[in-house]
Amino acid sequence: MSRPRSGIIGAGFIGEVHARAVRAAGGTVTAVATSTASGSAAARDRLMAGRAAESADELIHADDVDLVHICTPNHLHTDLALKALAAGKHVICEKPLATDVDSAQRLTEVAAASGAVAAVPFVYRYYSTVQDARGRVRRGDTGELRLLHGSYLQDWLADPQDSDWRVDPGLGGVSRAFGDIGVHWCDLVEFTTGHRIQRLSARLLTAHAGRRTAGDGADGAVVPVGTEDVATVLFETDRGALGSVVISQITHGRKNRLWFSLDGTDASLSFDQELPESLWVGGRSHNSLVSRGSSGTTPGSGRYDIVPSGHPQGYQDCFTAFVADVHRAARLTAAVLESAPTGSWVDVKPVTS
Ligand code: SOE
Repeated sequence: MSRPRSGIIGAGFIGEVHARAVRAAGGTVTAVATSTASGSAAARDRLMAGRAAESADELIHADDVDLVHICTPNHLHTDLALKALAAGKHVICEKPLATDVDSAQRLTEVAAASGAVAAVPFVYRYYSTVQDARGRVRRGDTGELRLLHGSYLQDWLADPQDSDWRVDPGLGGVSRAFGDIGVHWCDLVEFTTGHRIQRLSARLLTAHAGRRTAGDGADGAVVPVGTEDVATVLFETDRGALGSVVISQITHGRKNRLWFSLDGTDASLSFDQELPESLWVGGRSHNSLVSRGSSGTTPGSGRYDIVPSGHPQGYQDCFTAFVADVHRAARLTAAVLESAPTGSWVDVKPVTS
């Protein structure tokens, strides 16, 4: 296999992020597909892809695509991912995998049985400071974690004239604020702590009963909103911690503020996605802000660092590190498949060759 060849379906904000990450991770974007021919042609130039595919189906079955990225509105995720797996392609599918639990379960089972690499970009895991928080919890610095709390706040849907396909349950799924960003918070806290959220009690709020229909501009019709703007969740974990999280897409001034605090018997740790270069470490007698790459960090926390500390890394870099992991997994899978019939020794090829 030469450089991993990606085909991207969907070319909005997140499709562009995927395209940049593919290139930075040593791959190439050979094709892009959107819902229209003119959209695909424009996306080819914007995403610097090799070609505009005739359709999503054509891209999935094309010989010049090894890895299919599904970056469309949510209601299309399951079918496209199932088709790509059936075509023998590796898949990166944006969350949510599906807009209902049964479809997500079925897709997970098909992916597990396929032998392909199938991944969901929970990319906030790739911050050094998050890795450092995980290392500290594992090393025992916090003691027993008793309280996990925080929030994930955005403001891009703060006003009733703000709209997007995610507001429509038919396109985005019945949960919007929690399904779109609350799941990131839960994933990150479970990843960092090793705890699993076991029981919860939630409340939802739709702050704006009506919004303008997506794409209709200021004169568009106001339609009833069927998805939540805010979620509050109380929870308990399998390891005896209590927690709470506030999720909102209507908090003025908060652009993408994913914040958590992990409070243990010996120390607490907190992370803020809008200031991701340092981890706050709290103790009774001393607090510190530990910078990425500084002497106080846990071993291995910089494994995904792309540039030396002091040169800030961000969201896009997390995506690059995630795609690099997917490429590596695809190379390992290819080597296993090549070796298995005879058990012979096979070199795992580096991604850039
Ligand atoms: C929009 O709310 C969005 O792009 C989410 O879909 C992402 O998953 C999140 O990381 C940032 O915000």
